Amino acid sequence: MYGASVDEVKQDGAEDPQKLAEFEARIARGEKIEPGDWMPADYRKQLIRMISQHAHSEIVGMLPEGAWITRAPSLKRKLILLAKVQDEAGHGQYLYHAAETLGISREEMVDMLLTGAAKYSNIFNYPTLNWADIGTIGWLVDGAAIMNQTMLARCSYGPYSRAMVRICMEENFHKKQGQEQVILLSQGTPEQRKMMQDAITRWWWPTLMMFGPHDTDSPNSPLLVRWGIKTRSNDELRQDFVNQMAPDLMALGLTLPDPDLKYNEASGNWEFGEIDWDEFWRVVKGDGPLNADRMAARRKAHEDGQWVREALAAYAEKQQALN
Ligand code: BYC
Repeated sequence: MYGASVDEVKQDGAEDPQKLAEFEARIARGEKIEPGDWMPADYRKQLIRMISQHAHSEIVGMLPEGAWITRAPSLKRKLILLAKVQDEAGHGQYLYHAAETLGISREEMVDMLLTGAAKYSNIFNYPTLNWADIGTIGWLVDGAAIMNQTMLARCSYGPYSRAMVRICMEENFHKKQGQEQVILLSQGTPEQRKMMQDAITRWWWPTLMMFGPHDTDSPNSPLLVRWGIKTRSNDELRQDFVNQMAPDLMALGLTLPDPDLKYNEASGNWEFGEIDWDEFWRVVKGDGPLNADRMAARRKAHEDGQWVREALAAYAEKQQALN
């Protein structure tokens, strides 16, 4: 792990050194920073960036799975999927609220998503081509998210940390239902096994990309680590994920699309090949397989919801006039 030097922090924030020292001492003692507390401008800025992008990811993340609600193979699967997609909407709501405590409005955040100023997770720009993709998202994508979010549940900002505790509990249900489906399909008919393999082949690398660039190419990490927002690095979490998932998937007879994947007895780690970082940056910058469709869907949802926002504003105005 590594953090920014004091000089970097001063340059960035130009903060009152005494206040900064008190703030950092609180973090060192493991105290949570709460909305009304003094915090460096860059702490606020980083949290707004990260929490709002996390919220957008939850909302955009409803789209790939939502596409299969009408095509779920049974009533049971449909109910599970409906509940999962609704949970993701809820996660988006908690996270937008957590970001609002830092002084940004919901409108500003949504505007940043719709104008392309804010990012959201790379993973949701890939298509869900068959039913096995739904199990794969549950086990792999939610599994990766849990790994990252368990760390964030210990982060120094109270509202984010508390939102993460609840979100992780729900994500665990998502992961288990995904794992169950992957196990079933990988032990099913030849067609089901083929479908399952196809899904794992397509989702493996984009899932590894979810953890972000290598630590050495991660400009935000030094400040995030220094201020206890991230307590583990992108590469550390990615390695833990591969260590956990690779043996489990291979035990089901599934093949991972990485010829360099092998267990290293000495380190206890599963070594893996290099991620296609060109693909990662293309997708993150808006040129992935479905970026344009995802944004069009969010724009349409926003426009369709205009009358609801207007009705709520009119109601609030009327209530105020009555009081
Ligand atoms: N995708 O300095 P770095 C879910 C950007 S949703 C896109 O390492 P940081 C679910 C990064 O933003 C769970 N962009 O960044 C929902 C930065 O650009 P900006 C989503 C990425 O913040 C529905 C630049 O690359 N989880 O589970 O230190 C259905 C340099 O990166 C990505 C979260 O959002 C990426 N993968 O670390 C199913 C967790 N990675 O912003 C499931 C919260 C990097 O400077 N976020 N970038 O323009 C985080 O933990 C951190 O933001 C990251 C990146 C680890 C993702």
